[in-house]
Amino acid sequence: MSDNNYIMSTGEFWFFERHRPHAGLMLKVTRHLESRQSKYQRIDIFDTVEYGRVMTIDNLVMLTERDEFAYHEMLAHVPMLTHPDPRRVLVIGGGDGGILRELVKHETVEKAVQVEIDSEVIDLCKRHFPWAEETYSHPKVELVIENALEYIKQVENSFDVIIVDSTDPVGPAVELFEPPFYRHIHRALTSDGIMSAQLDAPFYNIKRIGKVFKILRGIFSDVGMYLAFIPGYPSGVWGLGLAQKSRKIHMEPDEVRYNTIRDGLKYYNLEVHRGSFMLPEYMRREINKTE
Ligand code: AG3
Repeated sequence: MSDNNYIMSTGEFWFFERHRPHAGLMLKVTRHLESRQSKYQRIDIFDTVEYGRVMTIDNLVMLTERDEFAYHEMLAHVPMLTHPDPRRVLVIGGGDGGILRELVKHETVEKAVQVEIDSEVIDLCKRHFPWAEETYSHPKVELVIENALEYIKQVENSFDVIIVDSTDPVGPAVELFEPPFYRHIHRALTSDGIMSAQLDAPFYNIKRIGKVFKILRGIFSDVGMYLAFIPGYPSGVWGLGLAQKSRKIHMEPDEVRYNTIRDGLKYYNLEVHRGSFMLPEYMRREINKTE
């Protein structure tokens, strides 16, 4: 790995992600499995003692085997169980297949399309994460290798749920946090349509997240932020956004459909769904700002 990584004087090999100029996360590495520079980014896969197998992109932790369930279950099941009948779903990014894995558990799903810019992420994940190969060969899954903005421009009124599983708002993902992209998403949704999107760490970036909500509020009819606890990500608490195309978000998840997917879930349940929208005051204030 590169400049961001750190070798202790004891000879141990540690991965280091800088979260802030003077704070970060360190993981002791047991094996560096692969490193690739794709056309878009640098992708690394390695094993760690505490968090199991890890994938980083440009030296930022994208997922760890130990905590990925929290992120993927919350980003997928909250919109899926809020929507009354999600049949056609779209994933933007998410090349590791974690979101798709959760989506195909829902019996209502007829088609799950994924638009990922970087096929190398998918190739690597298929070889290194146990769920990926099977998920990508699921009959309901359709994969499109393309820039998400270009793809979404051409789509109208065709997805019930759209999930934005991007990298951080640096590099290729910057445009996935800006108004034109959200307007295209709004148009691509069906009338009951819902978007969920990963938004960053509120503890460090609440002002920026507040700005995103201002944009979303101008485009969608109702928006909300909810939280998931993901220890491998900066600050350990992640902000996820929910936006509804044309009505109020109803906060009651579908219990009947939940019961069909509940076996095997490790984070999501109905109480967590409802409670995840309860925000600490310093977050709530910024998210609700109108001026
Ligand atoms: N998606 C969001 C990762 C954000 C983590 N940021 C960081 N470590 N600085 C990752 C893809 C998971 N399917």
